[in-house]
Amino acid sequence: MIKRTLLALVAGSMLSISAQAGVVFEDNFDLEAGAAGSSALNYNNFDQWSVSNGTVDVVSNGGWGIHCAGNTGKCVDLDGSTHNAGMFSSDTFNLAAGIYSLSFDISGNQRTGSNDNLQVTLDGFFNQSFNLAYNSLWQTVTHTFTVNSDTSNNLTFNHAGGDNIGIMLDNVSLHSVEVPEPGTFALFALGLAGVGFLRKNQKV
Ligand SMILES: [Ca+2]
Ligand SMILES: [Ca+2]
Ligand SMILES: [Ca+2]
Repeated sequence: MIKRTLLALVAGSMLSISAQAGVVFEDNFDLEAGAAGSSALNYNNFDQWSVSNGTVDVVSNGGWGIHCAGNTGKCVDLDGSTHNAGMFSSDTFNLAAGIYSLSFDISGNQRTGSNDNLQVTLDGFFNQSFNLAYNSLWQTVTHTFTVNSDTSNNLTFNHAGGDNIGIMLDNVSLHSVEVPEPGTFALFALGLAGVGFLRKNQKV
């Protein structure tokens, strides 16, 4: 009976640990702007984003000679077509205390002209500016951070200027990282101790 209880405890604590990981926010923009293959200038009907103080464009891979990340789907030109780059803001999401990983793909504007400037902010956890030449290749930016107490937040991509050709954005992702919380870890340690106890007391 004790053995069965302890084994259940070990299994239970392992389940708790694997349940820690998960998607908080994710978007590849591939389903925006209608049918596959269609682009939309000054688009503001995003499923998980709002655009303010200017505009952004949705570009389908190959449109205007622009290639999205992975050379497929759709992506976002953070400087729309009104000579006023918009503030691109994600919907609000909840962050429980824990460890998270943020990642997104950006490239230069892939057309011409001077460098572009972009400020990316996840208030209190990430605030970084990027200055990219037009021919900067797609790169994945990643950042891991710790949230100490439950909060809600959102991501903003704030492109500077407005000459209608801006830094391209794709594959935004925010995941919780698979780590045991202190309480779970204690349970897990207790489970391991239980295994040790069983081994020690098992008759050979
Ligand atoms: Ca995409
Ligand atoms: Ca544009
Ligand atoms: Ca520009």
